[in-house]
Amino acid sequence: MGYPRGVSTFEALIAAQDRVEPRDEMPGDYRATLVRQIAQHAHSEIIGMQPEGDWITRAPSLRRKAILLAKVQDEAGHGLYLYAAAETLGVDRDDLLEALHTGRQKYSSIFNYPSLTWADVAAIGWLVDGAAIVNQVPLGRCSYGPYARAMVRICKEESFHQRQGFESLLTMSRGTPAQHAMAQDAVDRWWWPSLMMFGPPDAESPHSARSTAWGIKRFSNDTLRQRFVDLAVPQAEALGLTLPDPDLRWDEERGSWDFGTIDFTELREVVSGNGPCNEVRIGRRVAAHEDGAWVREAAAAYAAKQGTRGAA
Ligand code: FAQ
Repeated sequence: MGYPRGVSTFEALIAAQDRVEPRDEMPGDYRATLVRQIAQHAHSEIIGMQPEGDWITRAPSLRRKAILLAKVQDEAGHGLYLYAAAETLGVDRDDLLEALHTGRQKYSSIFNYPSLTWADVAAIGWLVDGAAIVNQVPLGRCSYGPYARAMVRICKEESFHQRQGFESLLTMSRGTPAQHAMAQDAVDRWWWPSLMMFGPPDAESPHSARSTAWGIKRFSNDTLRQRFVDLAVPQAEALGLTLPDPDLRWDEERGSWDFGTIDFTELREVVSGNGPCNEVRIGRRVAAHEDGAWVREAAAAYAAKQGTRGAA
């Protein structure tokens, strides 16, 4: 392929910022890192359907209900798309689901927080999808082809999700005093957990150095977190809402917003299973999986029948 002799194809692909594809040789650790990250991302999309899903029956109008149904369905699609990307690395979807259900693989901390009011749905769109996009747009250029391509599609849909969240929040913010207060309360509760989505600080991130060297991560956790804050502050102002951080200050020299100290103990607690909704989220996921057993059995029986016919 024109790569220098003595250098493995994998190293040459990474050095040239080319894409690694499923059939290319790759180090075992690179494969394992991608499986870990892609599976965690897929699980996040699937568990992430729950906080918003809780509001589908209670959406305040037919229009809002249709929008929310479509958004939650998109999240299901993203999850399935990402499981398919993980499968190109040689893992089995059943094993990934088993790892989610038994807690061996993680999902994003953010989905362990409750959605208490209708305004939470809007705050999730604005802040959670907003943070996800900032984190994931650079992953559209990550070195593993199937994941990069998945990210491009997913971010396009999430941009739409983010805008609908902003629009819904703006409507509430400009509504009655009670609606405005509800919007403000949701932003107050989702702001800090959204900043935690970007992961531990750079100095405490065990995977960053290697993932960056392999072209999986393009920017560090802290760099992306700062980018998100810089985007969110003027948007909050446009919404007529405040962010719950008295230390937010424009830093002329850095050309960025300074922000307060994040409580990373909370992130560690939530990730290790002690968040407000961890048990509920996993419990419902496992129950849904068990309830769906008959569908999987029927699909397998149908496939087997088709296979027999095909062979005859
Ligand atoms: N929650 O060394 P790092 C969405 C773990 S989708 C839980 O920095 P890395 C769509 C990390 O896994 C949101 N665990 O790790 C939506 C590692 O644990 P391990 C999901 C976290 O991988 C919107 C350990 O801490 N998006 O929102 C978290 O280099 C609305 C050390 O961390 C993605 O997954 C956390 N927040 O960087 C759906 C994007 N942060 O495996 C519904 C892809 C860190 O050693 C509604 N993922 N950990 O046991 C990534 O970009 C990266 O994996 C990071 C972490 C940046 C999350």
